[in-house]
Amino acid sequence: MKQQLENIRLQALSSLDAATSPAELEELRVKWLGKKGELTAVLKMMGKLSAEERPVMGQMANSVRAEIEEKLESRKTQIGAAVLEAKLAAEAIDVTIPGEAVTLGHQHPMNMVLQEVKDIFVGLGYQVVDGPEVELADYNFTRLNIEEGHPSRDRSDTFYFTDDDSVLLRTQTSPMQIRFMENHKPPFCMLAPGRVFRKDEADATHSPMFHQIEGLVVDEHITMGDLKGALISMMRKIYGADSEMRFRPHHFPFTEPSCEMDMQCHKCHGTGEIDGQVCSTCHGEGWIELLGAGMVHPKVLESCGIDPEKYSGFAFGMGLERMAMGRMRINDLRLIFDNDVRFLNQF
Ligand code: 2NM
Repeated sequence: MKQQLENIRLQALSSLDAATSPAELEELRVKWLGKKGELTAVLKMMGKLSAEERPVMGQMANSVRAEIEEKLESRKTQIGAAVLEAKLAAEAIDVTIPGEAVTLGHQHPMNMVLQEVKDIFVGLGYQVVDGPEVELADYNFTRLNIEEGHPSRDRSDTFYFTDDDSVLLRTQTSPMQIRFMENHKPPFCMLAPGRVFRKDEADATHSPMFHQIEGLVVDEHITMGDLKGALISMMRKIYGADSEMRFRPHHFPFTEPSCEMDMQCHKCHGTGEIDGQVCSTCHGEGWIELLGAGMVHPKVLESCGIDPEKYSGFAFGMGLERMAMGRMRINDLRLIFDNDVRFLNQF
């Protein structure tokens, strides 16, 4: 019996030393110490021993049990630590690996130029207003002195929603000036940037949707001098203090007199040619068209409830795409609408 206990001790301890997982340890605990285990089997035979032998064997069995239990505990701790170690190694994160750079976006060149223009006019005391893109023909045409039958009202030019041509996509932002004049008493300075829509303008150099910035100033004694001062000041801030400007007579139904404003070509300095070749920037003109403007027609003021005998005003309109192309040296309108990041990242 003594030999049996010694064998259990040796085998149990070496099997516990060889175990590698918590599950294996539990299996061995049942095998050696469990109710149907090896040690229990030996203890069951104690009854057959003599009265002197019984306490000696009992003591020995207890010390074998204690030794196995102790081993079990220490192996449990060791294996637990090893399991944790392996798990930590498998899930290790190398915090020194360089991270993936987050690519930051930025404003579209159109928005950059829009912001520049808005900032300039806000600095001159203008307020910026926004309004509907779906408009009434009354605001888009009639009250701007654009009469029935005018070519810009044609169904081939304007996107209409109704058969009676009374609801449309605005073809300019001027309906905002009409809305503003209806609701405000002069004096005021306002700027209306936004999207406009024209059906016929769809080729490489035109888009059926584009952006306009229109402005309006109304007060007593407003003159063409105020118009020139405001517009020259704005354009010099955008294109440089040394930019040469000129005004040419023009015609718009909603202004009288009307004019267009040009900037001297920065490429050929107004000569129209470079090294004997036609200048590609101004196409030989020597001048680049910037905007249309004029003194608000008395009929327009009247249609908005403003007395043209007491008040006068100037108004102007410019295309934002053309402006962004000039300002950012963009040579193809389509690039503005493509949203190709290789293009956009250049600004
Ligand atoms: C332009 C050119 C000239 C203009 C006129 C008005 C209004 F409503 F006050 F009469 N708004 N915008 C105007 C004048 C627009 O765009 C080329």
